[in-house]
Amino acid sequence: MNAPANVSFSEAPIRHDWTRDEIMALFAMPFMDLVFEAQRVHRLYHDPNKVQLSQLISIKTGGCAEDCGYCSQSAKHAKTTGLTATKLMEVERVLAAAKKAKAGGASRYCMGAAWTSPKDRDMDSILAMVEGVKDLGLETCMTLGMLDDCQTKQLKDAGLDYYNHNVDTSEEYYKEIITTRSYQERIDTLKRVRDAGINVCSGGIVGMGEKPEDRAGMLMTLANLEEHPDSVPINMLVAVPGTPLEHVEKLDPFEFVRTIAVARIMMPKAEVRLSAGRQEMSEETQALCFLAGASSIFYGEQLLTTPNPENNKDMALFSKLGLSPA
Ligand code: SAM
Ligand code: DTB
Ligand code: SF4
Repeated sequence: MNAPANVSFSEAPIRHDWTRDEIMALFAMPFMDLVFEAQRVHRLYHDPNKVQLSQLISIKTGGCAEDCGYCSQSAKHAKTTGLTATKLMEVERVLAAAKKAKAGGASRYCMGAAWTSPKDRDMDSILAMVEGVKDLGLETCMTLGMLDDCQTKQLKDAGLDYYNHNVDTSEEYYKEIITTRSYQERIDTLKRVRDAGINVCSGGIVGMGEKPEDRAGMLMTLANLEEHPDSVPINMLVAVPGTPLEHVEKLDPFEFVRTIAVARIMMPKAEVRLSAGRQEMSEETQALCFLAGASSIFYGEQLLTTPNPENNKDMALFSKLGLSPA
């Protein structure tokens, strides 16, 4: 195999000292060698025929004060996207939707809010959602923006299993996409979540017009954290009309598969999630993502504000591939 000279493939070491050159060398491997190696690493820690199903709900949509260039929910893009902002959803509605998600086969329920950070007045409802969803026998995940110490502890005490907070891209490209909060602030929230004993879910988006070096840089940030994130969502940009990234050039699907493969090799134990963008992806590309080590998907016909494949379509694909939900 044409493995880069400086990477040992005899095992799958858990490393936190990746250099960008090493990561670029992984990306540059012949596609077949890269995917084969990713699948080998995948099989050391994961059942290759099982895929975990996480379902999303937007518990508070739109009107967000941040200016993330990809996002339909920034108040800055509201005039052009036409998205109407909502208030925080009632707890009962969230629990009713979670029940449906569980009946449909999801094992984790991910609740997302279009906030810079939660307000203290929202915390009672948020904590009741965590407790209620947990009582249904689902794993819980929340993504609410930045957290302070007190909010993090409250979420932990309520039993929150995972907190999602993405680094989104490389440190260098981040400034081109978001100006209202810094890369370091994101890393600080991740540390707070980790220190509180909540599982970390952190990944990013590709296909935002970034360079290959930025895809490598994003994975370098994630893998060089003190501990690897437990879940790593890799999103293909959903180019939402009315957002600044609406017309960005599409990323070649093979580059997306390579990103999944390199994430798998760098973070062998993590759940690597084939995340947003499946609605526009062929079945064949998705199958290559599973071969490259994706161990999880977002399931259910809606992401946050954009569509996702219907359950029966996903189950038909699973059946063709002999995959089953974890
Ligand atoms: N407001 C919170 C925050 O940003 O931390 C939580 C919700 S936010 C929508 C969660 C993540 O969804 C973002 O960090 C980004 O990685 C992803 N995301 C948002 N819009 C996307 C899009 N159009 N395409 C792909 N991923 C997207
Ligand atoms: C993540 O990495 N992707 C999810 C979840 N974490 C919150 C969100 C994807 C959003 C896609 C665009 C939308 O539906 O608004
Ligand atoms: Fe707000 Fe999150 Fe969207 Fe950024 S990604 S604009 S923080 S909802």
